[in-house]
Amino acid sequence: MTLTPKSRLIIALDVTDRTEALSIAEKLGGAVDAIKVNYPLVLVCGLGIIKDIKKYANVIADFKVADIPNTNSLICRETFEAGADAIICQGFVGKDSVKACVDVANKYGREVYVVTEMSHPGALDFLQPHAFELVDLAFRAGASGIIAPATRPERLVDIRCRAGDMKILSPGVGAQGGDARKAIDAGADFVIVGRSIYNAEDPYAAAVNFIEQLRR
Ligand code: NUP
Repeated sequence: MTLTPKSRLIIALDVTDRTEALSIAEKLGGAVDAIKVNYPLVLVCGLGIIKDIKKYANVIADFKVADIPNTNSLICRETFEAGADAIICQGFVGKDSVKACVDVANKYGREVYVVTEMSHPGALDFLQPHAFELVDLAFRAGASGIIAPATRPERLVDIRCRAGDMKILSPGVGAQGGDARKAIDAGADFVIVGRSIYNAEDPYAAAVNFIEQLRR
């Protein structure tokens, strides 16, 4: 699949209980553009959880792959074999490592998204000064898009200018303080929301509320 903006909402399913994960996926899968899985869920349930979630939505594997090219290729192959539609990798390891992910993704007809500036405060230590170089690297390696912070909409504006046609997925909405609408207005194509949805009393209502904000 190719990630296409409809609701513009991606849920980060960082729960660590299989039954809860599948229940949220079943309820929200039809409403969101993708479900993002990360280590907390996969370490508990195994890679097989991707196939189970795929019944309800596109799946992005947020494994922040950050190794030598050969190891990155092996990780991507197993992740795509498990059914993931896209994988997230780190760019700081260099172009050859990112390109290794893209090559495998192309074989499977899947996508790679590269982390540029992260959404947490610690991103200012090392990543922010190199964020534009990471955007350029993602483009040159042939990635479909990048990850950039909803917590800093002013940075999203600059990153959008630099990113050309690449898609921008933006985490940091809600629990980390970012605003969904502001992130889209600043240039993101999708927002990623985790705790503000899965910890809500009614996750479906919370997701619908975000989707309405994104539609305005
Ligand atoms: O820069 C990033 N920030 C971030 O929060 C890159 C990410 N991949 N994430 C992920 O997005 C994070 O690991 C989590 O899975 C999700 C945000 O969750 P929440 O803060 O909305 O609960």
